[in-house]
Amino acid sequence: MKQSHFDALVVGAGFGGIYQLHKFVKLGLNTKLIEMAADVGGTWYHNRYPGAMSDSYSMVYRYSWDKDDLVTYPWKNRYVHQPEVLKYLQHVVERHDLRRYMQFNTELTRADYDEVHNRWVVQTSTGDVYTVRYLVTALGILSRINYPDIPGLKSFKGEMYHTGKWPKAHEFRDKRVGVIGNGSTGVQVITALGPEVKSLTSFQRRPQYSVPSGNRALTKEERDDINARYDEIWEFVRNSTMGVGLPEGSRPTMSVSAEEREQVFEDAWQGGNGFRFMFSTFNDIITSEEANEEACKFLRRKIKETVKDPEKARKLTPTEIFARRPICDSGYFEQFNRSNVDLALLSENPIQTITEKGVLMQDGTHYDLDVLIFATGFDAVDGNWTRTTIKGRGGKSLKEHWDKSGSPTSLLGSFVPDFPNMFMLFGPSSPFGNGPPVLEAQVDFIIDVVQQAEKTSKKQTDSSTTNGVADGALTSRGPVVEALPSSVDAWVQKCESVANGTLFPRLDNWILGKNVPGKTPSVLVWLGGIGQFRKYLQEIAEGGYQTFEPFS
Ligand code: NA7
Repeated sequence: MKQSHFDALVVGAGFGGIYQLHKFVKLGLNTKLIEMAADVGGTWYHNRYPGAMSDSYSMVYRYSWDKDDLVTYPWKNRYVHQPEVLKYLQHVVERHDLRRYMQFNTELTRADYDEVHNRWVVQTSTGDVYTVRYLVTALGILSRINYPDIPGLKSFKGEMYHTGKWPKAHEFRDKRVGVIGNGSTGVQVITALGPEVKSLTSFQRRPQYSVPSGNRALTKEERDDINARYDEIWEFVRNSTMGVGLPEGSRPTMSVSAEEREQVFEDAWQGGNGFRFMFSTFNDIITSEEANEEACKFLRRKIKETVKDPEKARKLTPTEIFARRPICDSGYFEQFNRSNVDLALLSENPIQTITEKGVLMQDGTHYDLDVLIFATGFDAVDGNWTRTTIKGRGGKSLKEHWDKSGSPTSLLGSFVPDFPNMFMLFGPSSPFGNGPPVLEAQVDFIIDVVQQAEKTSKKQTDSSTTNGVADGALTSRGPVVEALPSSVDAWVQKCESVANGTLFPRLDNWILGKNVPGKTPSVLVWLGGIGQFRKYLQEIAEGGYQTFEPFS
């Protein structure tokens, strides 16, 4: 067993972990990063299924902090696919010489807060033990995979994959493929595999609204224009709600004539992107039932116009409101016009059991399959934190802490009382929106708090005023950074109040913890937008960090 000490340990090498590492290193902290996968990428390392693509625009699905890289790093299309995201993250790591701080194939197995020495004792799957002052858990919001509880799951003798743990290579050309799940992932994987496989059956529980992504190559002129306006673009993104790089609607749906409404919806449909349809058309699609129904009518009609077989169209058409995470696609509904692509509607004919050879439905129909794909999502948000043993003050685990408080909560998605100097990236109560700008806001704030706390603690222990932590390894016992329970309560109340003002809580959805059987539903995200979130961070800093116990 090797035991080493670091000022800071970052767990996870996705977008958040990489940036956190970069910032700690810049600050002069002796930092290490561990990652359970064999390389960088986080979610984008594991989710390498066919069709995997970000639906934030390429220009903002990256870091904003390296201006030279922003204007020189190439990308081709409006959106980036998984291999490009992975390549980009690898590039950033090389460019900033971060790989030397990273250790792969190493999982955090346990972390205990040592109150006496104000440090975390971290154990890993490789047998290493680290003592660290700051522990940043960038474990991934969408990475603990969710397998459905379907009888016979283990009896299937064909190939079986979860999209969130996709193999490096697959060959389905002559195979009969079944896909369970049709969320963002299922829609992408079905669209990609339809033309490639012998047959594809979508086992669909609830139909989805999905709009075209509008993906296309960007011209050189468009890229030049983006480069020239980058500062303005980021300013806009940081102050927007979703941060995906799209304008946001300012008018109520019913404030315009029926003809104008139709035109606005049609333009959004042609322009592409689910977020555009939900947030750029009008300002009340997700808050007003009447407005929402207008959007639904338009979307239902589009499905009917696209899908030729009326029975397939019926099964693919949602009757519920448009209030789940908005989805876009590159020809999803069109796949069902292919003779080799069909769907089974589970609400009418549920799966009875998975068999050795396929899927048996309640009406006795058996689908013979060579491959079964689970696009059934994740135990999202808190899933990776509750499966890991992280013990704070008094040996209480994070799971116990959250069980006691009734739901997984934090201050701003990062800070939990009784877990001093342990920070989460994209933890519960984080903003729902484009990942990179959310994570940048969280990391920057964590760095501010750490610097402030170090300064305060040094002043108290050392009358010779050393300035901050930029001068090398930390020596003293150091500060305790810990959110006040009252500030967590206040933030959680804000999260709940915003969510309850929308239509989102009416439907089962991972952002409300309603997608995994047995999980207690709760508001797991801040739906008030990235701009508001950042304002709140600024207020806390300007107010002297009073949402925390006094730094000592
Ligand atoms: P989602 O959005 O949680 O979708 C999961 C899908 O799996 C959805 O269609 C579910 O049906 C379906 N599902 C889940 N359990 C079952 C069972 N037991 N039987 C049948 N079908 C089931 O996960 P994704 O991976 O698509 O997307 C998650 C996020 O990743 C997404 O929001 C992006 O931000 C990236 P349902 O519709 O709930 O009836």
